[in-house]
Amino acid sequence: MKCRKCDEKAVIHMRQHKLALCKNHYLDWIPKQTQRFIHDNNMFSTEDRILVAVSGGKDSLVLWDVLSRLGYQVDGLYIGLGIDGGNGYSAESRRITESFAAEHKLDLITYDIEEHEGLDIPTAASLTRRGRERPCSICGLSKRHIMNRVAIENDYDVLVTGHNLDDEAAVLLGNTLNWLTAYLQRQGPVLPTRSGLVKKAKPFFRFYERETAAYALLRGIEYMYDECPHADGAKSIYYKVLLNRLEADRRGAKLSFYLSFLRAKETMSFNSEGDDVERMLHPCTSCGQPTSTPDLCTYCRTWKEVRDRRETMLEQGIES
Ligand code: Q46
Ligand code: ZN
Ligand code: ZN
Repeated sequence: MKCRKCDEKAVIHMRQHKLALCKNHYLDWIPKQTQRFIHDNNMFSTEDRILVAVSGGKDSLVLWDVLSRLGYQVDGLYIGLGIDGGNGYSAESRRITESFAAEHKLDLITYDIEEHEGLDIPTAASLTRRGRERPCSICGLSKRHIMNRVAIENDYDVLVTGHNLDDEAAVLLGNTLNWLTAYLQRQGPVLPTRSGLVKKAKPFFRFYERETAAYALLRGIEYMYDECPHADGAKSIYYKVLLNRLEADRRGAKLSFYLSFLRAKETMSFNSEGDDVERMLHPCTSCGQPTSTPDLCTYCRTWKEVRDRRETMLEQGIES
């Protein structure tokens, strides 16, 4: 098959767009499309200071690459989770992220959780009731907290993440199956700034995962191929499998599911639960980040429980 724009051989065929492109035209198409999504959704401008959350995976590195090619002022934030010991998942994803930043002469902020909290994520999770089987709860809440805190403390205008259409459609399916109306109300490619929370944007929300993967491959970006070992069995993966089946039967189903939701949201109001939460936001008495829970935010409360439990165990001579 030939490229739609020249005589070269097409390297990717995006059936949902009825578009086949050669390597060079594809490597141009992704930034142009991204620019269009940024503009149409009022995400940010070249005046803004942008912080991109990078995990070492393809989506965040591709996003960093594309935004810097488009001329945005964009620094990276890598959060060290301490997953899988010294040579495992975190060590490798950190190496890949640091080498990408060095190669492209980009600034990277590294925030190591163990350095700040005294324990890595798996150890901390083993000390919580919910985290013994899977550390995702404390991991997710810690990442969200740190991303916002670093962005606010360093005066970034917007925090961007590499979530793609597959991620967003899977979250939407989960939120819809459970009718989580407050989450549905907040789900979207842009979350405006409010009460101490930085503006958030997802410029890749319309790209299929295979499209960002193809860009990484064609541009020679080294990325962390393996998923986090704790992702196995996650509900989001199950939802992605379901959506892939739907997509196989009906090309463009994922895109239309998500875009139809965004259109419906403009005219539909779910309920005001989200607004109520916002009205109740106040600064955490320990870290100053906005929270709706009394006194301490969920991050400070969870990590305090972890440290208290660790101390009790040490006093009793039990190793975690
Ligand atoms: S939450 Fe869970 Fe992820 Fe943290 S422990 Fe791994 S899978 S990295 S997106
Ligand atoms: Zn071409
Ligand atoms: Zn706090």
